[in-house]
Amino acid sequence: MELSPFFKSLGLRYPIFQGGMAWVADGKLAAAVSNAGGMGIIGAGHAPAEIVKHEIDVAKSLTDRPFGVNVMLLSPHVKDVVKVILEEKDSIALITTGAGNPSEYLESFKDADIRVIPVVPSTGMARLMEREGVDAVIAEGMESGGHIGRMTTMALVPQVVDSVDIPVIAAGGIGDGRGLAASLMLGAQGVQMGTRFLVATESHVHPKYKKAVLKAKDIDTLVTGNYAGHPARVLKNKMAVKFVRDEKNEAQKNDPDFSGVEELGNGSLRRAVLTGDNETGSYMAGEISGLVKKEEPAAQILAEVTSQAEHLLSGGFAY
Ligand code: TUI
Repeated sequence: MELSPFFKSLGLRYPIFQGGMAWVADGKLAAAVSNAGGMGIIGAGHAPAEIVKHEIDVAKSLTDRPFGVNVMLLSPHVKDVVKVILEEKDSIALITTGAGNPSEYLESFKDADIRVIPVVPSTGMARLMEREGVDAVIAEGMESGGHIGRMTTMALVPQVVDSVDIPVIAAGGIGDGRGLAASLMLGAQGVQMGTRFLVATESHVHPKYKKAVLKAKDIDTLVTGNYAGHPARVLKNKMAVKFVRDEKNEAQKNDPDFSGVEELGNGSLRRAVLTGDNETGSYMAGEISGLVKKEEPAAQILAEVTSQAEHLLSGGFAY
């Protein structure tokens, strides 16, 4: 597939980023994606800076291809994570940001010659980021797993494309070549996929978590945090149902206090990834889970998605 100048300048073979999923996207997964010609991205999530540094070292040891790091802006460790990234500037091609506004860090990343590609949930945020000099934006719809905005991908992507002159990458609800082809039609230059890579062979998430994603149907996710704040899409399980019920009950009180429900959420993703705990763990995953039916190597995912999109874009019928 002919890539846009921006994707070519990143040295990629495929116009595909692997989402920087917290606790999931480690150095090994990122290196596998990068080695295969996509953009592998380490997810810093809530991890302390030493862990992020370790995963960067792992990626460096496994690939000579460009890779990135996702900075989760709600993390209490964000400043130290940024420091580690700046120290490792020669090895890191780009950073993506999530769950907030990265303005205060832009200058230092620019000075270090690291490209910055924030996730934006709206055209307003996309325009603000463009004015502040970011290199591209990821327009992510609420079909995504994890922390989400309010717009759908189908509506958000073309509006962001029309709002800015920098490259747009589509994310949220994209899991195969149809999603890639559709995103290009909407004006995006490429896509970011999370859930599809979560079940890649090289992903270390606990087998119970992977199995739950592979088994999930279209309607098997729900959104926690609609009342407590920081909405996040997860697979429906006991913990998620309890979270949603408790936060709704709390919201109906005169003086709601969400600290109890927030306590339920603390560490729940890490537990799910490491131990497969389905009782108190959060299986973050996107609405595309119902489409993701097999575990396969990252290289195969990239090749399959791109060749299906090429077939469709050249006038072929869906298969
Ligand atoms: O960041 C993500 N996905 C994530 S972060 C994460 S860790 C977490 N877990 C529970 C609660 C909160 C975080 C798990 N998944 N995706 C990128 C993303 N960013 N989606 C939406 C946004 C976003 C939302 C608002 C970006 C900017 C924004 O701006 C608001 C502002 O600060 O102006």
